Amino acid sequence: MKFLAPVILTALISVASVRSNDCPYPYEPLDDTRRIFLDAYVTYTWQDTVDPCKTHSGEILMIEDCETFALVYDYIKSKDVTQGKHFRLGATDEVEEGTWKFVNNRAVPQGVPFWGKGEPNSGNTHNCAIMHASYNHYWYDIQCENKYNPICLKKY
Ligand SMILES: [Ca+2]
Repeated sequence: MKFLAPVILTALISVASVRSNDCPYPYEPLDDTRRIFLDAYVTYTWQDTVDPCKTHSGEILMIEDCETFALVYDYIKSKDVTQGKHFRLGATDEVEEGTWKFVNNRAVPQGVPFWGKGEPNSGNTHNCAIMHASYNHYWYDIQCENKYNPICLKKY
């Protein structure tokens, strides 16, 4: 049994060193306080999107002011791979039709410049929201079970 101890210890150290070298998610700076991670290759349903952001200590995209909207918009437009993608917002009116809330329970801004013209307008079958690539990334209400690319934000 004595001769096994160094072997086990070596194995444990090697597991620990592998874990300490885990690659971080490729968040990039958004402003002085926040970073952004935008997955242009994998799509998720509403329920899926909330969780992937949390797995790397981020939050699904919530835009509560014009400044954040402009920063995220510029970021999307700055990359060829992201310009044509729809991105999911962490907003829903599933609990009460017409009352849009972010996942942090705060109110979702309405009207211009956030939502597309006349949006949201599809009633109780469309209870989630995306930044719609075909409409200059203004917001549209969509069906929650549809799959879209996620954007996650994270504080420094
Ligand atoms: Ca709705």
